[in-house]
This record gives sequence, C-alpha cells and structure tokens, in this order.
Amino acid sequence: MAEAFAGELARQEEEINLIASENYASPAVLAAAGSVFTNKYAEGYPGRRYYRGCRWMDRVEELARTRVRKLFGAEHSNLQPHSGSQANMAVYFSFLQPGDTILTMNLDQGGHLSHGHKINFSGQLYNVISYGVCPDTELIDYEAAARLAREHRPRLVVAGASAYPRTIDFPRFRRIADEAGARLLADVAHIAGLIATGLHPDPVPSAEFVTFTTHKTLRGPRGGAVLCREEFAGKIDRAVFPGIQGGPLMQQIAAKAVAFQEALQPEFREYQKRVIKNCRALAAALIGEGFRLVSGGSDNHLLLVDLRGRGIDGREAEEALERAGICCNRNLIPFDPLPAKRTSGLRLGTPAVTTRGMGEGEMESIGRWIAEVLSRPGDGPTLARVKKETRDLVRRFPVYRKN
Ligand code: DSN
Repeated sequence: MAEAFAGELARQEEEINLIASENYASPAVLAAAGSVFTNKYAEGYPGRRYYRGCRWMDRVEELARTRVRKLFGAEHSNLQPHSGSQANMAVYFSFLQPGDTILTMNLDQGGHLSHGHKINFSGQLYNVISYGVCPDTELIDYEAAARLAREHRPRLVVAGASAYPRTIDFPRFRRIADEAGARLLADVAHIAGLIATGLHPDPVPSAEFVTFTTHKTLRGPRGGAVLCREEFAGKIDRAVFPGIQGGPLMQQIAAKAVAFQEALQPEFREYQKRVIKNCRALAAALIGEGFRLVSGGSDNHLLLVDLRGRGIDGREAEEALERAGICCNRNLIPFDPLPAKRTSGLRLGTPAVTTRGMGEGEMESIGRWIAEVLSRPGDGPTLARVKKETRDLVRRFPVYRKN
C-alpha cells in the first residue's frame, strides 16, 4: 500500500491529466474525506437518524446542504448519493415505474450509461428512447428530441451528457418535456462547476431535478448530489434512503461541505473562467495542427478530437499519449464507425491542468505534443523526447508537492 500510495501521488504529479471528468481536490477536501467521519453510521437525515451519536453528523450534513443550495440556488438537496449514477437512480425511483418511458441522450453521441444504456440498470428497467446530435452540426438535435417526445410521451426527459463540448439549452428541454407532459432531469455532472459560477446557463429554473457529481469541474470529493424542487423533497429523500442506500458516507459529505465552501469563493469563478479559456486554447492549438474537433470546437471544459483519417484509433492514441506523459481517454464520437473499445475519438478536458496553474501558453505546447505523438505513435525516440518535455513542464506546476 505504501508503494501504491507513493506511486499514485508521483503519477498525478508527473502526468499531464487531460481526463475531462477528473480534477485535483484541495488538501482540505482530502483531509475531510480521510477524517474520523468515516467511522460513523448515520442512516437517516439530520434530526432523524437511526443511530445515536450523530450530533456532529447532523451539523456536517446541514452545512453541506445549506452551502450547496446557496451555490446553485436550489430549494432542496440530497447529498447522500455515493455517485452520479445513484443520484440519477434516486430521481428515477422517486416517481418512475419499471417499464415507463424515458427520453435521454444516446451514450454513443455524448450521453451517460445511467441515461438508459442497455447494459445499465436504467436501460433494463425503463423503455428508453434516445435523441442525439445532428449529423452536420454535431449539436444536440432539439427538433428530433421534441418529435420523439411528442411521439413516445416519456414520463421523464433527461438532459445532460458526459462527452458534449457545447452549451446545453435547458429552457428548450423544458419546453420539450412540457409538450409531452414529462418531468425534466438535468444531469450536469460534467459542467457543475461552470454552472455554480454562472459560466454555463443554469438548469435549476428549468428542471424539476438536477443531479451531478462533486469531483469533476466542481473539484470536490468523489460523490453524487441531487437538487430538486421542494415538492419532490420527501420523495427524493426516501428514494436515496432507504430506497437505494443504507448508511451515508459521512466523510464524503464532510468533504462535499468543504468543496462547496471553496466553490462559493470568488477565486473559484476565476478558476472556472480559466478552465474554459484553456479549453479554447487547446482547441485552437489542435485545429492549428490539422485536427478536426467534433462540432468544430468547445464552449465548455472539454473537446472531442476526431481521429478518423489519421491512421490511428482512440485506443492506440491514448496508449501512445500515456507513454509520452499525457493521460486522457478514448471516446466515441457521433456516428462512430468503431466500437467503444477502440473508438475514433479522444476526449480531452482542462479542469485538472488548470487547477495546477497551467495557462494558454501551456495548452499550445500540449496541443503540439499531442500532434507529434499521434503522427508518430510507434516512434520510441519521439515518445521519449515528448515525455521529457512533459515532465519538464509539470515540474513547474506542482499539484500537492511543494518544490
Ligand atoms: N465516468 C465519467 C466520465 O468520465 O465522464 C462519467 O460518469
């Protein structure tokens, strides 16, 4: 364990992390997640627990709930879901019956497993109708989504994605849901940090339910969250506990409280602005190197590189980049001819590199290194040289180590 701990810390310091869903939590968040709160059972909710000795648990969960409501301007919150999938499950279980119809974004075009993929519980329990993106613009096809909603009359419309580089029009989804008499869930896991700081349009006024994870752009501990309107508070709370979970992970809820306080500070908004700026700079650098990006660019923290016609698939690309010190993940692109194990795309994001202080100049260098590696993925000397250059760069931007 000592070796794995030291090794992972070194890996996080030494690699350029472009995984769009990852970030580096602050030492305060890490301390809370590793604290004595891990020792306590606290089934129930503040003031209504099934165990004694919960007075500090109540304080922690109340603090976390108050802060998240302030951050997002929400009426009610539940911070007990262990993950984003469980947050979504809580919303589904709060009012859907098995066999009900839901309308969600196709995983192959940017959606998420828990939005009804056939190998996920959501795809097995519900009748899933999928919308996607327009083949020409690669932007969400709202017209098609509206048509499908009129035709299939879903009980729930899910708006949100894990690989969509553009702004999501939540009022438009509200209208689509209303026309079908459906409720709306906005799953904003990826863009929660941008929303909390007003840098992406706010889903809270449009959707009955908003779910997210706390460890992506929001830069907190691993975990999930549900926001909802007061009228659904009881149903959501019962769906989480005792519906799908037992004891909450109180150390994670404590760490969420710390992260929300950090996110309420003015510096956090400046950080999110830099995340977007860096993503645009990385997009420009890659376009300058001749790459095609899905939808032509990015409005948020991530972008998708289309590798078709470059003689390399997503898996080969991520492997070569890792050997050169750049960590990222392959991703399906819309209408991808390859399966998920290979893919024709790479998903790149800037939350983590921005946390360590990198800026637009560094994004330019990273874009150049990516181009060099992907044009000669089997060339040992090129990979070794780029690895040395990436190491030299990251040493100037320590994450946790003090140089
Ligand atoms: N696995 C996450 C991502 O990388 O986007 C989604 O839950």
